[in-house]
Amino acid sequence: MILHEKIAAQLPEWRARVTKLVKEKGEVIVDKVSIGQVYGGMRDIKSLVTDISFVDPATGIKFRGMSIPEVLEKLPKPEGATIPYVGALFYLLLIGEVPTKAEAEAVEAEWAKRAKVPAYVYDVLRAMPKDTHPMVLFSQAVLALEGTSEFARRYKEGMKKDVYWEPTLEDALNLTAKLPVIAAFIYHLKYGDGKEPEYDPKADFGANFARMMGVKDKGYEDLSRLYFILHSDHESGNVSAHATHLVGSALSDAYYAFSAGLNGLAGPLHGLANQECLGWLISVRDQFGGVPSREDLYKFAWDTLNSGKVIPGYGHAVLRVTDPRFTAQLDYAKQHFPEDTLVRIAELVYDVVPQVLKEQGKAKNPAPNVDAISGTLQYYYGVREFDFYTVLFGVGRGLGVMANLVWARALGQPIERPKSVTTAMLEEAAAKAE
Ligand code: CMX
Repeated sequence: MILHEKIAAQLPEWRARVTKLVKEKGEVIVDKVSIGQVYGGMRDIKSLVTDISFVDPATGIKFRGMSIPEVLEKLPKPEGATIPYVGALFYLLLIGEVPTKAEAEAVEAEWAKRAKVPAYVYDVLRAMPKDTHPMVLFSQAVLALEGTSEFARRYKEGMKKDVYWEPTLEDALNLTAKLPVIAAFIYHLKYGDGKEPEYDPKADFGANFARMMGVKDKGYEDLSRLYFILHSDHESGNVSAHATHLVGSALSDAYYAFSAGLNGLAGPLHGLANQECLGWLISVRDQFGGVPSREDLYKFAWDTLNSGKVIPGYGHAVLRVTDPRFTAQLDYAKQHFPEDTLVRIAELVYDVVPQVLKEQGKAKNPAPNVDAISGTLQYYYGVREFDFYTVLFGVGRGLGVMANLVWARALGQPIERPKSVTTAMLEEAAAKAE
């Protein structure tokens, strides 16, 4: 299998590089840590390594050194599509090179072989109460698949540490292949007739998702590719990526690890923000009967802030500019449906809200993040069940965290065990510093 061969070929050099660095330069100090950081959610403390993606506060995410416009331009696309194969992105994340069309199609073919979801997973989901949140169903389905883990089976049999990555790659492919199928099933179970989706081996990951969702507009195939590519990875410190890595570091397999990551993604400060943002745009539309004037929107935004709420979709913990994932989605919307009312409102919000947040002077970044428009695009294509939006984020995020898990195993990354201190110890350190 192509991904296996490529990683195996790169591994000796990577292992030598990491071993040399840690053995010979392990004492070199990378960063100082302040009391504010220790008490402040470990913000900005450099303590994780990934070569798969990096978020530069001034330019945004790069996947293996490539910006989003470069990724969208250079990765191969299916015939007639405007957005690349999701399989091409997964190849890039895992191998660090732009694949040829044949290489991207080889990844898509691996997914097609592995997409069938066992019947018992559907039964588990059907047995849950009707009002169960789609993210609970998603996380549960992933966990229910744990019994199929190649890593767990091989580990039980006894396996050398230097081959841990091989069954992890198998798990990563088996799991990511099933994510769009599980997501589409959850959609039909929650909001439709509960039919089990069929993966078409002749179509790619994005097209399959669009078809399994039952969205008739062909444009949703490209939007699905775009959505999964943009949401795949955002370096390792965000909650979903870090939770997956942390749980995986105990040698819990891919299913345990990603189920944990999804539970983190379900939080309102993380993956849930996309639905809140769309809700805010809709409340603007309903209040003004369409696109408001700049003045009305300015006042509406201030009313939101004055009522003690945040403006969803704006601000970021790391970024200090407009999120390029926002720009890619806005460009897509302007290209395909520029006259849509919510798109026009989202555009106006982009014009007005950064100024409002600057005037308020609290948010370190007054610019939009990925969530400021992602729900608007789904809404346009008729996917209007807000609770489902985080599941879509989860399908994309699975690609990034699985690529990271494979490399964490390949490079023998250890169990995570940061040190905690007491408040008294920090007070003592503060007194000494004076
Ligand atoms: N509207 C109003 N106030 C905001 C704000 C916004 N969009 N963004 C930040 N602020 C406020 C914060 O609430 C904070 O106020 P307090 O000092 O009163 O607590 C202050 O500005 C400083 O915050 P910050 O350092 O700029 O931002 P954080 O790193 O603490 O938080 C984030 C980042 C994204 C949680 C925050 O900007 C926010 O709540 N945004 C709205 C929700 C959102 O869009 N979340 C999606 C994030 C993307 C993702 O991870 O999926």
